[in-house]
Amino acid sequence: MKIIGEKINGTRKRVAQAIAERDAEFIKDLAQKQAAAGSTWLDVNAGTTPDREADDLIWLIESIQSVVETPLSLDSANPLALATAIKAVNKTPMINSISGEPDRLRDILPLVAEYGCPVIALSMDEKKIPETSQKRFEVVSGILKETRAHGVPDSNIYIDPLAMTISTNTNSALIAFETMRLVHEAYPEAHLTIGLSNISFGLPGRSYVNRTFLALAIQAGLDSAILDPLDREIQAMILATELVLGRDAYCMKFIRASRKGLFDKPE
Ligand code: THG
Repeated sequence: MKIIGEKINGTRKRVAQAIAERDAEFIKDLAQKQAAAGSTWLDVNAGTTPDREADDLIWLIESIQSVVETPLSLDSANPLALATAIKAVNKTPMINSISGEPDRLRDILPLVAEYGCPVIALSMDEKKIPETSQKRFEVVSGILKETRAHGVPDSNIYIDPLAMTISTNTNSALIAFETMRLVHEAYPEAHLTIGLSNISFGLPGRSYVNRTFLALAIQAGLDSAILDPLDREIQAMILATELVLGRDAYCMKFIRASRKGLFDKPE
């Protein structure tokens, strides 16, 4: 399970403040902690208005890269900001994200192809997020037709089936799982990812909903997720799920995590 660390996101109050005040120490600390917790990528989302976004992303990228070597996930819907940010990274970044929107595909896919980036593709188009898994699958098929036409291998695509909160649609998680199964079957080389916290928005006991959803999603084929890597309970649960699903040979990862104290109660 690959983790995309979510914490450097300008829609979070404390991060927005750090960006506004150019408080690099705060960002560096988040980068170091998430890297040490085993993130494969660190998501970087400036969360600012389009006129500020490119500058803020560059500042964030430079702050992060001054302390860690973990590749970044550039989280923006803005092709211009992405094109600028991509020039500032030391390592091939993940692009978060494209969708079925023709304008976004036209502007972002050439960058993805040129730099050989892994890319997250949201299962939505310019109109909306489809209600049914079948329609989401059709949107995904349309996107993969385009990525293939640009020479991007399926193995660089991370499909995000978009888990909307269960508080407004009881079937939301089921739709996401079914979308994952359809995608996994038709495009076995493509990966699956998810923004974990969406599923529980507006509900009490969110961490229980998130964890349960994650375990079931892993069984449906999820192999990466955007989440808080500093959450030890989630890290333990991911290892336990992989163990239970027979994906941890000789229980090595699980036992190693235990020896490192992952299952001990923090003081
Ligand atoms: N899919 C893709 N990219 C995404 C999302 C997605 N990027 C943004 C978002 N969704 C995932 N990132 C975050 C980052 C931080 C938080 C949630 C999602 C977060 N939320 C706190 C919470 O949920 O309670 C509240 C904010 C806070 O802590 O201040 O931290 O779905 N491709």
